[in-house]
Amino acid sequence: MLVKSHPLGAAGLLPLRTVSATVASFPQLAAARTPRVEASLRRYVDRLPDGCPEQLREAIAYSLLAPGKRLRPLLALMAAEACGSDSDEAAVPAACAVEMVHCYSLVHDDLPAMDDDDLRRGRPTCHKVYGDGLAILVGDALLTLAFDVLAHDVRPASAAVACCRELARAAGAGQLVGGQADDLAGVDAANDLESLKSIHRRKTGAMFLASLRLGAICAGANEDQHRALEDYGAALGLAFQISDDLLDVEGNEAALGKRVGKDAGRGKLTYPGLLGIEESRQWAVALVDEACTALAGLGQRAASLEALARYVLERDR
Ligand code: GRG
Repeated sequence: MLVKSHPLGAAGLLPLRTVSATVASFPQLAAARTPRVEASLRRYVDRLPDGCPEQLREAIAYSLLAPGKRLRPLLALMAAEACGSDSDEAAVPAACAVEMVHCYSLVHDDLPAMDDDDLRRGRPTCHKVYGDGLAILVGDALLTLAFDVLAHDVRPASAAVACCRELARAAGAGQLVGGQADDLAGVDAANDLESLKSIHRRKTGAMFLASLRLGAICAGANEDQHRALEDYGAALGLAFQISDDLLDVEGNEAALGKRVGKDAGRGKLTYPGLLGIEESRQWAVALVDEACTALAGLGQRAASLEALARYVLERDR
């Protein structure tokens, strides 16, 4: 199956120079990689230390092994591949670590004190099943486990240190946690595109970038490769967030596995709310093109990253 051509291409715009004209579809590319990630995530849960109470282990498994799209692990694996790694095996621990941090952020975000959600990945949220206290601890355990995994399983030790540093920065007060804090404080309430972008760059974009960087570190990437992935990730993170906002307006709850219409219902500022649906969609298309163009220097090995970017425009979950 071929990746769909650019929607604006049909409207007569110049074709974009990207890395691949023909590549397997994103679902095929994902299906070839996610089983390894799923198996490793399960192994990490099975190997939680003896002192972990059974209910905590069960709640961690409930959230971490739920059917997420695994986009961040895929970004890590595909980045390693794009930087010349012959086997993406070396990047699997890093791929699992980014998913653990992402999953922690979802569990905490769903709590009543934050976004107060009752549905995630098609299931009742962690706190609905296990209570607020245990859900907080699930997040704490996952965040900690991510660094344990990097420290123990990324080789060589210099790469493990670099991965810990990158992930700590992306998950910390200046990025993921800071963006969430500004979101909670309603900093975007001024109807200001820049503050909305700043929140999402930290809440969503930073973890996308960290996923790519960790994959690149595991592959021993050079500076040019890091720079290309940085440009790709920045554009992709924003496109993903815009598509997330569009799905909140137009998406289907059953397919998404989470509630829709919450943002608008709460008067939260979103891209469709600020720019309208059509302009938001066109911006997402342009950003995905920008992301794919950034991959040009990486050659054919970056074809799966291109497919992932195109999928962001087509996804229904
Ligand atoms: C609690 C520190 C802290 C941060 C929470 C994750 C998050 C930050 C907020 C969730 C709401 C939000 C901003 C969503 C933006 C896009 C996003 C992160 C969507 C969820 O990611 P997907 O669609 O989810 O990749 P799956 O379940 O497929 O992994």
